[in-house]
Amino acid sequence: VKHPLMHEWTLWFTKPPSGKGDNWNDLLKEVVTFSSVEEFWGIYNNITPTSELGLKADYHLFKKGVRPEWEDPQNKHGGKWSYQFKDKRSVPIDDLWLHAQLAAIGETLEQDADNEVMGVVVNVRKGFYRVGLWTRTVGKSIPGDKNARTPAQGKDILEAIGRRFKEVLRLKEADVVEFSGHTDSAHSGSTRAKAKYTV
Ligand code: M7G
Repeated sequence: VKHPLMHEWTLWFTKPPSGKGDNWNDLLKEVVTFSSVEEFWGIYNNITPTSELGLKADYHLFKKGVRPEWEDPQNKHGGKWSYQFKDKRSVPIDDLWLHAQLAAIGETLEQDADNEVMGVVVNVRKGFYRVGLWTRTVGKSIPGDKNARTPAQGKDILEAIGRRFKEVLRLKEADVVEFSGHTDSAHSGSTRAKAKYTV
């Protein structure tokens, strides 16, 4: 018996670059799409844990049909909550990434009507692991949205998602999780854009 998920999800992998000529598109690979709890565990049990990946590798778990890129039509108005774990040797990154994935596929990060969560990401970098949660908007309604929101409602929805993500990552109250819009990230050429919200 299979326990269906609310959505279908696709796992993506960013390979660590091998040479100088590698660009983002050569390195990003679609791995597998699944739609049940059992399939998730089958995949989870057979792929390399984050703690064993090389530097500059990423896993991305996104709703089917959404590429884990700023340019995707469903991401281009959006942003992300993210947190960098700087003590790589002591942080239980495999557990944290598992919890982030279970929260995403189990739909516990947002209320049904929010329609914000696009996917979750883990980045392996030289001095840290970064775990991110990508949202469809930055709190503003997008032209064509069915249920228009005021900016204050949009901010409340995003902050509730951020606080839930903070719990999933087992962070302390004093730790700060930051939100930034993808357009800021794209323009600054990296993820170090100025934070729009914090929780
Ligand atoms: P990162 O992996 O978000 O953070 O971006 P990092 O700076 O800690 O490694 C690293 C680089 O990957 C960016 O500067 C871009 O060159 C490329 N990159 C990352 N993302 C998420 C995208 C994307 O969505 N689209 C494109 N075109 N490039 C990206």
